[in-house]
Amino acid sequence: EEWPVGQEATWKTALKANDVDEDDVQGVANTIVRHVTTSLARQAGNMDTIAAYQATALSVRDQLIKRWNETTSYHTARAPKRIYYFSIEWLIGRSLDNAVLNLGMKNTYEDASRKLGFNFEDLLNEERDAALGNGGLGRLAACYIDSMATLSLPGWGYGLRYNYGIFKQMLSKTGEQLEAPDPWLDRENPWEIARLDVAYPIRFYGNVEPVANSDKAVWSGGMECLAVAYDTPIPGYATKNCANIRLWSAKPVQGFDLNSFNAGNYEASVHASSEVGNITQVLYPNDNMYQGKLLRLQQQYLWCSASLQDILRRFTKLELPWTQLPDYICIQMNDTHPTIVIAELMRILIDEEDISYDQAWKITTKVFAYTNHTVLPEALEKWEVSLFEKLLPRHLQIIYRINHDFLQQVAKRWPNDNDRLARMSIIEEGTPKYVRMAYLAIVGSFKVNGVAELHSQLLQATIFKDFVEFKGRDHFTNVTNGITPRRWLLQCNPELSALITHSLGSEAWLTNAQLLKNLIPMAEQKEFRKAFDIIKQNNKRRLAEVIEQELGITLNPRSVFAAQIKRMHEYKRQTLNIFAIIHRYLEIKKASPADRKKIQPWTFIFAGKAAPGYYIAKLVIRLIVNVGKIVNNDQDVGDLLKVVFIPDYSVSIAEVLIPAADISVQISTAGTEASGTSNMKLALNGALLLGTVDGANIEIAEDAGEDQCFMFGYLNDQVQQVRYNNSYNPTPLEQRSPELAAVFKHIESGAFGDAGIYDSLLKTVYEHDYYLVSNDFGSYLAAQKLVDELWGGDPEEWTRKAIITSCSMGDFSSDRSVQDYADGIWGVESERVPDN
Ligand code: F58
Repeated sequence: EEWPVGQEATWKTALKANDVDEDDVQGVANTIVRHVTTSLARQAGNMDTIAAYQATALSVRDQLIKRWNETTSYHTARAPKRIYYFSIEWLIGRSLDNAVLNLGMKNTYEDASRKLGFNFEDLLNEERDAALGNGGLGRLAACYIDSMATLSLPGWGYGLRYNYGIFKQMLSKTGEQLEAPDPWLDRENPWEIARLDVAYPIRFYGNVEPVANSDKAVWSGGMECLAVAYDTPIPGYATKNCANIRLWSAKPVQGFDLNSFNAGNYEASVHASSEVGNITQVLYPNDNMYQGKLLRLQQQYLWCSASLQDILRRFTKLELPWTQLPDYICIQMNDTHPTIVIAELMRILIDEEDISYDQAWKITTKVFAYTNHTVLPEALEKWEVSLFEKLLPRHLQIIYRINHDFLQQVAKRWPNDNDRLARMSIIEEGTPKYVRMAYLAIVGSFKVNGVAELHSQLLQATIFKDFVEFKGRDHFTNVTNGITPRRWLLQCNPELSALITHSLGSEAWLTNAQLLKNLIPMAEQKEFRKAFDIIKQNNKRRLAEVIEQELGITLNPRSVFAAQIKRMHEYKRQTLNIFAIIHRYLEIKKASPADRKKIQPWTFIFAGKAAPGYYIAKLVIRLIVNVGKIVNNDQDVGDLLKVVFIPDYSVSIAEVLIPAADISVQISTAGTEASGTSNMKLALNGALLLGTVDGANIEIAEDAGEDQCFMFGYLNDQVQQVRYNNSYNPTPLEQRSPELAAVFKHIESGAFGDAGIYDSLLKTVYEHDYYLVSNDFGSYLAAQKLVDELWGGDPEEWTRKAIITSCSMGDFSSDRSVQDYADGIWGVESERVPDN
């Protein structure tokens, strides 16, 4: 390295002075106190836990920045191909515990904070979640960046810095979901680094003038603003490498509006446009539902344009021809939300870099890959052409040209097949017209993947069938989702992690999760089962304490803890679960005191948010809460059944909940859940799978062995037929499922609140029953019965199955997923910063 100014010796001594060894407790304490007195400007004597948390976080941040800098200079010097992961959501959760664990400094920080008079646990609980995501898709991005860092891949994430994350969920007295804003940045965010000098201009609206005799055009006027970068360093585990999530914040172009300045209109020249300020205000709270709002398209474009400008600036420093762009960068699109980036790269290459349309298209289609996360039609993004034209006129022109060339090729292969042209067109004709983003993503990418085997097959056989015929099989692939074992075992379940490390004799499983399977034989050893069981029991007690404290509900830690924790959605069928609970309740009520003694005790735990506009999903919450109120206070029931709805589900609540579950409830209608990822987290922590043959459940059951799981329900290839019958040859509910009919009668009697409040929910099942709740009800009860028998009959066997399940989850580490992407799609390799 070179020292541009001053004396090298002085620089080096100064840099050394700030170094702290990983196990230097006093050194770490020094940095914490320095942050208290300088960064926070507080007196050492006047410090509460919040300040202690903040100072500790800043001290950890120093460590991260050091590694971040080393990683950046190393990668700049090596100039490898880089991967950029574009995700409109990053559901990170808390960072402190994760960071000290990944840095290998947890003990040091625990000791240092104890010596300074604080309990490290308490500091951890001061942190607010970074909840910039809705559910699975946003959390997946967070797991993947952890794995990218851990695998030392040269990669960054790009996203948006929303001022408000996903709303805070509260429950009214009558069990209705209420939504409050989540101003997570109100307290300063110690995990981000503002890069006010990294800012790019972004244009909206305006006019397009063609340039004669060229493919070029000039886009001008309209509204301009700036996208400003904020970086969040993400440390890898057992590597010095540190990845980065760069989030953009929208800011008005300030100050020098010469026109208003000249006119003496000083106020207008400093006035910030409220339209610009709105762009990165808030995360859209929908999960698996598309909403075509102008502001959303503004978010998408600001994020994509800024990220691409940033990436291209880095590339142009290499002074290579544009044709080599695909050898140096790959952009992975997390769903279709960033698809506009395809048109943006075309625009920059053609309009600003003077490249011909054809040449630009050749380059562009080698850069992007697209991951699909759903086959649900209501979730597929399509933008009204008129709105698009208004906001991004030049991009619409480019998309029309892409579509024109594409359809010409289709017509050449299938002459006179107008149906096919209409089906495949990127522009959906009709009133109004739409831009189909998934089709643009497929045409502009070199690879498309689904997120579990069944899902990827379904994509190819259904919604993208025409495109498989046109592009060929090789254009499509599968990468089954994964979860990071650092957060979802090491961090959330320290006791089980210690047992695993002790039994394997090393921590290598944390970077090679396949090693877990070496523990499967331990399932046959009584001592190991006992140790495993005690840990589960401890985790259950820890959860029970939280629930007692927060909700005043007393749980029986000896009952089956069954967790269904995910967004509220009809296709995920929390309905099936709550209806089965009511059935169980009625059975308990019917039983004689003697028979009640034979019934196994269950605790059903629900957590999850409903989209604010999703009426039916909110009704389901209301039903769950009100069933809980009755059941939990019924003397006849006692300890045999408890129903808990934990409000405001979040990553940090998941970390307490998941290690405490005995049963993982994964009961989506076959063919609807693309993958699921809570199924993986729960299995890794030793919960047995009670699930349908859907998404990644299938692969989990394969790896754990079907003997370990309770699978039930109609299979994907039967669903269409049953659904058709439900709609067109309907039979009365009584016939489809007498048990469910009895449950509905009970609800309608007003047992859980005024008769009538749940009518519109029940109606979805009485009529159509699109998600097959009635059809799967009987087999769900039967599957629960098998759970009862095992729980009551053979607890040793239960633990054996739990151990086998947990130790079979190696394939579901996000390290495996990310390595699959790196090898099969991205073509990037590990670039590990030398250890010195
Ligand atoms: C989820 N999708 C899938 N979308 O439903 C789940 O099966 C899968 O495991 C997970 O992705 C990861 O692949 C999902 O979470 C969203 O939340 C979108 C947010 C933006 C608007 C559209 C839905």
